[in-house]
Formats: sequence, structure tokens, C-alpha cells
Amino acid sequence: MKQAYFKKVKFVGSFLEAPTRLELPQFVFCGRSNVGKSSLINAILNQKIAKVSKTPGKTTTINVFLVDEKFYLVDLPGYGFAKRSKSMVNAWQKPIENYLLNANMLRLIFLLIDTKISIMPSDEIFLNWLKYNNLSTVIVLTKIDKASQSHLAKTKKAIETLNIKYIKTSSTYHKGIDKLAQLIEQACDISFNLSLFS
Ligand SMILES: Nc1nc2c(ncn2[C@@H]2O[C@H](COP(=O)(O)OP(=O)(O)O)[C@@H](O)[C@H]2O)c(=O)[nH]1
Ligand SMILES: [Mg+2]
Repeated sequence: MKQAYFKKVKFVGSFLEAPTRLELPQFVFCGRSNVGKSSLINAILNQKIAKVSKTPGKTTTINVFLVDEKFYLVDLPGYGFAKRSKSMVNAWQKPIENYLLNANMLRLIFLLIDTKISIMPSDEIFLNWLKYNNLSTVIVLTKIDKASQSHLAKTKKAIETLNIKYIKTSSTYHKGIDKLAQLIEQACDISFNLSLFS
């Protein structure tokens, strides 16, 4: 059932470089363009606050939302959009890397994967980078409503070899959103241990 998990949401702003020194816990959403980041944020917050677009590669800034004056959700620009010039792809990396490595209150990184498309080379590169830098990552499988059973089985198999926790979601049908909201809520606590979350 659809319900509001969080009450008060404030759009902090769009940034070219995310503020690394924030005083509250931060949760980051990243993944390839069009994977469903903005839709997922809207589903979690139960309002249309993040822009959803049919054209991939629209969000090129870092959008920050403050929730219940308790934590921040950070919507990163999508990567792996072929129509962008190579220099844009490189320009994406530096400020993001800088932010992820220096954010003082970063709690979890949600890496979104389209269930039907599965893990692409750009996701793999990014996942390796996250692992190398010891950043707590949870995979969010998106658009499960669009994936067949065989797509889902194939994608699950690919993820299980990575040994990373994952949550299956559909923003359209509000599936898995409660679990994600719960995870965010729990991970605000400094003593939270991701390996114990199920
Ligand atoms: N069927 C389906 N479509 C979705 C879902 N989530 C997002 N989309 C669609 O996927 C497209 C890209 O979504 P968006 O949230 O803008 O992706 P972003 O580029 O990662 O922020 C839009 O056309 C959305 O309507 C979902 O759960 N199910
Ligand atoms: Mg977006």
C-alpha cells in the first residue's frame, strides 16, 4: 500500500559540485541515465519533487533534498549516456568522485540497475570503484514491473556473484519502496550495520 514515510521535504538546490560538508546523514542515488533515479526519489518521498524525463541524460546537476530535517537525499547525474561527448563523461567523474570520497556524513550509496537491462560495463566500473574505496553500497533493481521472470532471474544471478545487497523495486507500482524507506531510516543511526539488514 502507498503511504507517506516522510513528512517534510525541502529541495535544497542543484549543484555542479555536491556540498561535502553537510551536518546530517546523506544517501546517494546513482546509476545510468534513465534507470529511474528521479522516479525512485519521488516514490520514496511520495511527491513529484524530482524531475522525471523521457529523454535520457537530462539531469546533469547534483540535486539535494532535505527530508524531515533529519537526512539528505542526493540525486547524482546519470552516467553512461552515449550521446554525450567524451569530455562530458569525464567531467561527470571528477566532482562525483570528489564528493563520494569526501562527504563526511555519507551513509549509503544506492546504485540503481534497470532489472531488464542488468549490469552494464559502466556499472561494473563504478561498482569496482565503490568497492575499492570501501563505500557502503546497496543495489536497487528498478522497473521490476517491466522485466520478465527470465530477465529478473538473469539480473539476480549477475548481482549475486558481486556479494552486494539488493532491493527489488518498481516506482510505478510502489514495490519495494517501503523496504528502501526503512533502510534509510535505520541507516541514519550511527550504529547501523548494513550486513545485519535483511
Ligand atoms: N515501468 C516503469 N517505468 C519507470 C519506473 N521508474 C521510472 N520509469 C520510467 O523511466 C524513465 C526514466 O525515469 P527517471 O526517473 O527520469 O530516470 P533517471 O534518468 O534515472 O532520473 C521515465 O520515463 C519513467 O517514467 C518504474 O518503476 N516502472
Ligand atoms: Mg533524473
